[in-house]
Amino acid sequence: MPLSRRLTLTQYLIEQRRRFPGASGDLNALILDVSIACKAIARAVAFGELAESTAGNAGGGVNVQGEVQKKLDVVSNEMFIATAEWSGHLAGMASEEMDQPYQIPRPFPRGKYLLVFDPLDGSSNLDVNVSVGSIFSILRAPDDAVESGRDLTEADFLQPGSTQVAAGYALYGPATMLVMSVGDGVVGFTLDLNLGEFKLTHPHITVPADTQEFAINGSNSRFWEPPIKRYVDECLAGKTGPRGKDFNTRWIASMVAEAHRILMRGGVFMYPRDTKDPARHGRLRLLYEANPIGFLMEQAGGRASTGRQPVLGVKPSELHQRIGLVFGSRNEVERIERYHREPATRDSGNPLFSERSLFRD
Ligand code: AFP
Repeated sequence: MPLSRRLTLTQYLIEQRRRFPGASGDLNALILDVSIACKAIARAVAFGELAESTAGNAGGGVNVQGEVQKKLDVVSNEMFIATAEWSGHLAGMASEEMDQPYQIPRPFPRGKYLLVFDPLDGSSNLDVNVSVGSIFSILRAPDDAVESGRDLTEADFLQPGSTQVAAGYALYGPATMLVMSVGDGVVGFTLDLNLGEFKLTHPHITVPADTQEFAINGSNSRFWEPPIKRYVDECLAGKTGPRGKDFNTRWIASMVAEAHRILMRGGVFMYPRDTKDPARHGRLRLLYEANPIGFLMEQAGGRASTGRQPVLGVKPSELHQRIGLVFGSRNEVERIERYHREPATRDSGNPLFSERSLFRD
């Protein structure tokens, strides 16, 4: 289709809103604010070492997770805040880079939505010029907070992912893309650099139910729980193993890029709960990583799970909670869930215990 005939993000959102004649337009306006933040971040990322204000490695401090922040992590967080705080659509925000919820400053009106985000996911890949992204989740603020305009507490954000109104990500790769869902399937937009507009390029994104590709950080294999070891072992056994087919592996260490690959061509991503650090129930953050990506996967016909239950059903217990996450092609994720339910025994034919197992105990 000629580029000029493609819908812009604004046009797409107007079309969506026509389905709900009573809608205020606040959600559309909020998504457009997010898209502007993402365009600004795309620009900052694209300058790399040439950007004087963000060049260099560290310099951002340490975030609430105890992780080293890049300057671009901090700058991206500020870009989200600056574009979203003034419009009157938000009751508050929370992000990976902020310990506590962000209160909308008093001169600005407060609205009915919550914006939760990871401003720059995969930022340890910046030094090597590999794709990174921003992830966002939009929730409704509790009624009493909207009515009173009170400051928000952490508890206001602790809503299961199934209550998300919209979610998405921007991917800063060879092309900048915005992929999102307002609960009516998943759509993808590509940034038209001539116009500075996101144009609809992927109107119906779906995840194939089957795949021969999986992504996991294999260096953690000694910490994996038996169901994950079994799954990976069976995949690696290839044509001559129980799966009867060969699998490819992938690992970018940038979840947005992995989620995008899976939305484009299927696959499975795993960052499961493991025994590496008993105090942590996984690596990825529930509210601004697992939930929005999980929402997209489910909306695209894929599946997202902790291994034990659908991730969107988890009631969060803290703002920066970590969780085990498996998502992607539905039949593979369901298989992994089944392995979590089945006891692994030495006589079950489980290749985990076989002589030729690559990930032997
Ligand atoms: P950073 O934003 O600190 O680079 O973390 C990225 C991430 O949260 C996610 O995008 C990756 O899938 C995962 O961490 C990579 O973790 P490993 O470094 O353990 O592979």
